[in-house]
Amino acid sequence: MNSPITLALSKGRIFDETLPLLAAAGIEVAEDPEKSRKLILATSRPEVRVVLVRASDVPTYVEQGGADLGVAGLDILLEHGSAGLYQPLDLGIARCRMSVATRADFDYVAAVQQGSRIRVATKYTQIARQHFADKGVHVDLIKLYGSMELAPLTGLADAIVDLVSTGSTLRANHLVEVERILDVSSRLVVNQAALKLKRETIRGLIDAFAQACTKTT
Ligand code: PRT
Ligand code: MG
Repeated sequence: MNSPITLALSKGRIFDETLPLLAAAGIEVAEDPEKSRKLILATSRPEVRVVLVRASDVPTYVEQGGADLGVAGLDILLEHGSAGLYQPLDLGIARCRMSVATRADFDYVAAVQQGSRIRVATKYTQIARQHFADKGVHVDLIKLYGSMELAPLTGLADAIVDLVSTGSTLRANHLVEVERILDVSSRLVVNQAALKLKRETIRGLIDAFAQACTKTT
């Protein structure tokens, strides 16, 4: 019997977009997380199980060995720091971009050129700090945990840094994307010790995922 393997996924787009990659590795997940309250899901391969965790908890689970592998967005990995994780593959799933957005009546370019201090609300303070430091722009960062779009509308901030995919959330709130910071997709992350101890099983999974994502992307 192969070594048991635990894969950490978050519910929603990452789970949904990882399913076809698992299928390519011959793994069917036994239950639909939207219909069940279970946090540990069995699969069609007895040695492989899936644990459902919050997207921002995936790096912690994998780093600390609560899971052997996981799938996490580049946004999450940059915010969390990923020095302790082996990252063999960009899966090309859950694609979006990290951008700066403002109200249409805020002149971001002029504010940057004039060297004004810009108030920026975001959940992604590490990425935002790095981005504005690289540009030499002075910012006051305001940490939020949700609904960043509200901040410029209420006068809490001049700008936000958030993920954008279709742009419809920004449009619905009369915000405009003024700068693209980075392209985001999800990565496979692997626990360093598990890679050594369960090398064959994990290598098999990495290879199957790699083949599947070159077919679909
Ligand atoms: O939702 P929860 O607070 O539990 O956690 P989470 O938001 O971290 O998880 P989830 O499942 O929403 O996102 C998981 C990963 O998907 C993120 O870490 C990203 O790498 C990736 N991803 C891809 C996105 C989006 N696209 C995306 N559009 N994550 C979030 N969004 C949000 C965005 O924050 C904004 O509120 O969707 C809204 C914008 O979408 P559009 O289509 O209107 O532009
Ligand atoms: Mg979300």
